[in-house]
Amino acid sequence: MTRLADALARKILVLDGAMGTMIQAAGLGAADFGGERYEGCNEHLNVTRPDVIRDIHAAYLDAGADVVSTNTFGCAPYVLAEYGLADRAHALCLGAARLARQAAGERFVVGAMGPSTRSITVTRNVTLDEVAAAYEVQAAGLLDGGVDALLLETAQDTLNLKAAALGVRRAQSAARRTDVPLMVSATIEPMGTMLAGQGVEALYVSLQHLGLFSIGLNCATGPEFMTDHLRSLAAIATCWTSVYPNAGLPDERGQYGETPQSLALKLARFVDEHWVNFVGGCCGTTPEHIRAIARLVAGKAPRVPAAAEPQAVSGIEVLYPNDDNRPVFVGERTNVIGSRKFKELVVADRFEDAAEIGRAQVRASAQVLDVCLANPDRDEAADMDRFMRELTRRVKVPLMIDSTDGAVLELALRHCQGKAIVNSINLEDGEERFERVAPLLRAYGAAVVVGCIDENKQQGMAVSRQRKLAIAERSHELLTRKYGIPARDLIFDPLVFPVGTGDANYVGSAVETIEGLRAIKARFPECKTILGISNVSFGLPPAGREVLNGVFLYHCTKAGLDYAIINTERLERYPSIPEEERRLAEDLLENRGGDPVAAFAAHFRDRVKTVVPRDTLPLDERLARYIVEGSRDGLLEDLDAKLREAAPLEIINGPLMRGMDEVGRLFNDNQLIVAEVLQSAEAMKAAVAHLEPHMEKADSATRGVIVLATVKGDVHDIGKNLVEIIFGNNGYRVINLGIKVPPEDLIAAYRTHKPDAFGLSGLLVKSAQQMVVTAQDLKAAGVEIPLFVGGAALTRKFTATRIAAEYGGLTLYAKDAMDGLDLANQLFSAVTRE
Ligand code: B1M
Repeated sequence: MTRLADALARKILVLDGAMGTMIQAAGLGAADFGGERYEGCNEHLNVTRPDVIRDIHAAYLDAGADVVSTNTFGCAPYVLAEYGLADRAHALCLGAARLARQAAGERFVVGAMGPSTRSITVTRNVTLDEVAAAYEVQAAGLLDGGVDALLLETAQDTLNLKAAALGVRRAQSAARRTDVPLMVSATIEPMGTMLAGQGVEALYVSLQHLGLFSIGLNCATGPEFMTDHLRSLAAIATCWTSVYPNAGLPDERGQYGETPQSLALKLARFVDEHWVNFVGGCCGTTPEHIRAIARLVAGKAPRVPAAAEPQAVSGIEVLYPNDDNRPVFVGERTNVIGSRKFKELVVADRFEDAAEIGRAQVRASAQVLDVCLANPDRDEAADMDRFMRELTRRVKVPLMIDSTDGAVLELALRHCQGKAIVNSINLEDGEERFERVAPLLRAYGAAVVVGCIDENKQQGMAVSRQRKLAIAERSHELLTRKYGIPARDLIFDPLVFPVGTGDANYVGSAVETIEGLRAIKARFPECKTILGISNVSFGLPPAGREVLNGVFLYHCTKAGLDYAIINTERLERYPSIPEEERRLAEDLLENRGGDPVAAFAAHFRDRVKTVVPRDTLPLDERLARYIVEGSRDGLLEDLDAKLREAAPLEIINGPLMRGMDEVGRLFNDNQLIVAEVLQSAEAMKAAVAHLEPHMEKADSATRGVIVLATVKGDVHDIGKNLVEIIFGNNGYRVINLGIKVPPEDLIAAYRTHKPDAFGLSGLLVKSAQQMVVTAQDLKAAGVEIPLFVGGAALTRKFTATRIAAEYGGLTLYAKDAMDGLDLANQLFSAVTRE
């Protein structure tokens, strides 16, 4: 363990405070900076007025800082170039590190490197190589000056961080100082993400490959707005965490509002909840702030890092594939081999339109996009470069880079802020591809698809379950032990073969794939699996393909499939497949009967879809069926018919909700996929929108103002929107904050709208937990208005024992929207408020 790690295991370490504002306060003139030309270049003071910088370090150390950071925030050569000092970057870093070292004695020095003035993703005015080179120079100077750790701080763009880390690693190798830890501190803007779009979880996952020493937050807002982000980081990070906020948000005159005492008071929660290992101050903080922080943390127990790395991938957003959300759908249309339309757009150089295909797939619920530009008639690398430039502006989901060419893979990875997936490597040519791709995974951070193929010339692609498992075992051993790839980043592809082409080699292969998958999952529970589903039906009539794909997917999902490469728009809903067709598909997959291929093909060659005509069903059943099938064809006419015999709310709570419950049941049983549930949700929304004008509206004065929100991490909004309508029709003014609402947005809404109550909605089990956290944050912000909570995963008991226990005001569980309204009416009498 390094000396620094040893200290962190024992106590919370105090970082120093602001450098820039302290320099400002020193009242320096042009001469101090070395002449007018350099005025404002704080880093130049390291050589022109080292005494000033040393005094600032000394003041912080005297106040109780355990760690001081070097005066090198703006030492990237292209930043120093503004003063004509580009070639002095190394010297200024070296001087700064020596100064801090002299001042710190036995205490610690971190070499600070700011974000620079350029961003690869946001302003696009710098390249990855330029950033890497700039940080290599800075890190080299800081290492030569003897720092204990290197810190990339105030980060706003994860791609800059990845590039900077490449430079830092080069400098460390050159100086033979790979033992010096790397720390990262990001800046989350008031909108809840870094400037380039990632939130803290995506950031952490995107940097997992760096084996960071610490990760944390600084600058931007004051401490309050950091609460939720810091809590999330503290929960997932296996490394140490840090926080050093500004002394509040600067006002219009640039003044910071937090006094030493008020800042320490706000940081107290972070310390008491064990979210931090380093605490300090950023802009506007002074030695007095640090003195108060040192007093605050004295004797307090440090945070214990998380036990296990999260298993996740990321784009701008993070994705945790797990048992609740598998299989994750990988869109296959941004692939020149899989989509003719995409290929044609690329050939026509219409890259913006080609990238729109990616966006459309995400709208159609793809959670990852497979990207393949391998057209033998074109320059794959150039196409990949142009396409990635457009795609990364348009989608937030993780990307799967599909190429056999290592150079193309690297080029694509250089566009990814997030942790992408490389598709794929295998042992077809022995370890050659492992050797080529593993360094890319380590340099840029990515998970990898490992195909069950080896160098065996006769039977390279594994067909039997035994060979699939044997190749997976060999690949796992090599990749984790020899090539240093963590097991959590391996995604095994047991391979899918067409069962309907008559090729004798693949007869019965679907069952082998399903069983091979099951065996790999059992052997390597820490790894994931993936299949290209549509391959199974290659060569069959189109209508039959959709059915076979649907049935095969269902069985693979039951066997534990994690990722499915598929066109979600071309998939037959499993529950809607007639019994007879399911049987034909299963016969073919399992190779049952005399000639299952012929029977299947004959049925679908001239198939007329047999659907029970809706109008033969009773009206209520028809209404429920629209929801189950996600269809709107005839829905509005039938709703009008039903309106003649029932009130709108009875229709919603009756047949429509029965349909939704059935959707939930089928979904739970893997018979429906997310894309299909989404269509059901759209049908439900259309029905509610149609019924809304027919609902009775109470002609009352405003009873109160309610702020409604679906909690952070949850996208379900049908119930919440229904609550909005019902409350709105009954005398309440409703402010609907939407979905995935973090606690700080609720607190901000409380201050802006001064509501009488909050209504929180959440349907996932984790949302119930999120409500507890939200209640804690509301309480910490001094909010005490009544809090209504509702949603499928909640119970009255959980509300009373877990949520109410954490909240400062009245907490009420609403079973449904009408129950919520009754409770609200009991609380608020009809007084005019406006
Ligand atoms: Co999801 N989903 N879903 N889903 N989904 C459930 C909730 C689930 C139970 C399905 C299942 O497995 N059987 C399950 C949760 C399991 C769990 O957590 N243990 C689940 C899952 C797993 C998921 C995903 C993880 C799936 C995946 O990605 N593979 C994913 C999660 C995404 C996320 O949130 N991060 C996901 C996604 C989706 C869709 C996007 C596809 C879609 C939502 C679309 C949308 O809302 N715009 C969807 C749907 C539709 C459902 C089901 C089928 C239906 C939900 C619904 O709309 N119910 C649902 C299963 C089910 O509940 N049967 C399911 C109707 C609605 C009117 O009821 O919201 O409960 P409800 O609201 C009621 C009351 O609760 C109350 O009044 C409302 C009206 O009477 N109420 C309040 C609610 N909030 C209130 C606030 C108040 C007062 C009353 O304040 C005053």
